[in-house]
Amino acid sequence: MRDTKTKEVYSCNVRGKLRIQGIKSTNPVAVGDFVEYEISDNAKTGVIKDVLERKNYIIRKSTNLSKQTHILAANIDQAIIMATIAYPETYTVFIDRFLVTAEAYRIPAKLIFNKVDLYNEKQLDYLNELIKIYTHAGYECISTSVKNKTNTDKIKNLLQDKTTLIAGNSGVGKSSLINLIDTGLALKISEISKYHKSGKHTTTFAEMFELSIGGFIIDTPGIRGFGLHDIPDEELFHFFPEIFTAAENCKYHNCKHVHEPGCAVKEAVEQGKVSQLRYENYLNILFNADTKHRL
Ligand SMILES: Nc1nc2c(ncn2[C@@H]2O[C@H](COP(=O)(O)OP(=O)(O)OP(=O)(O)O)[C@@H](O)[C@H]2O)c(=O)[nH]1
Ligand SMILES: [Mg+2]
Ligand SMILES: [Zn+2]
Repeated sequence: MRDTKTKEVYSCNVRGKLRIQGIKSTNPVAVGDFVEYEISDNAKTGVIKDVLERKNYIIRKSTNLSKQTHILAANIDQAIIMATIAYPETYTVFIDRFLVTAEAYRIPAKLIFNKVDLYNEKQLDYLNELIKIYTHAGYECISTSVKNKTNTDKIKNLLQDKTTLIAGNSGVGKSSLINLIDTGLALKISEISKYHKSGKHTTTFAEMFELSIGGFIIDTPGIRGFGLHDIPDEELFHFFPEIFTAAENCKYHNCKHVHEPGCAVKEAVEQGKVSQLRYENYLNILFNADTKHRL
């Protein structure tokens, strides 16, 4: 816990009573929360007495089995999903799940594509295609190579004076990016296994850092799933902004935009107004009830 006025940091316990109140959530206090606290007599540790009302929050499922949720972070200005075309490959359905979650919690989301230094021509083409698709869908995209420090200024501008959550698969370079933006932080990063081309979790819990350029960044462990379970099927398209826009012309009330004849969304896909990839991911999330909460 960090005192907003003195910037002093204290290790805190959570008052017992507060624990019970977080009925569905495994953590009553989340990263980014504003709290009321009391310092103990030795002035070293404190007790969190109350959590102030959250401007917003973003959750994920605690485990695949339980119905409990885990509040990943609260009071954030924007969420960045960091993705990589390869080493490891971020699946676009993962990106879209994240974006849907951010839309559902009304948190502005942006994309950063990392590791461009590693891509061959084909992968660079695919990167450009994705940037086109997501820009068209309304999301700001920045490509970077943390290794070569490309577009660092753009990223600094994006982060300055804001509270940003950064998420993405393990090994995409989230902690590396934060270290590049703020050399003083020296977060732990690790080599990706060459065998599996996928990372092991290096960051193990969400943690907030103050940036020297102003603002805060919340580094998170490689996340597998977000809390999409609160979204009824018939509302899922609300959280794909360009599909939602196309749906305004839909003549069907309660259209799910799947196989209804003359559905305006399907027409928009045919006309290229909604990208095939985003539409397929919409269907994928809609029908993949089993994996709806995972990935
Ligand atoms: N070639 C290349 N390697 C990079 C780049 N960015 C990060 N890496 C490497 O990717 C590996 C993983 O980076 P991390 O920053 O630990 O990844 P992370 O997203 O924080 O991973 P978790 O904490 O496990 O979620 C490290 O070996 C980095 O050096 C890049 O732009 N190019
Ligand atoms: Mg990390
Ligand atoms: Zn429709």
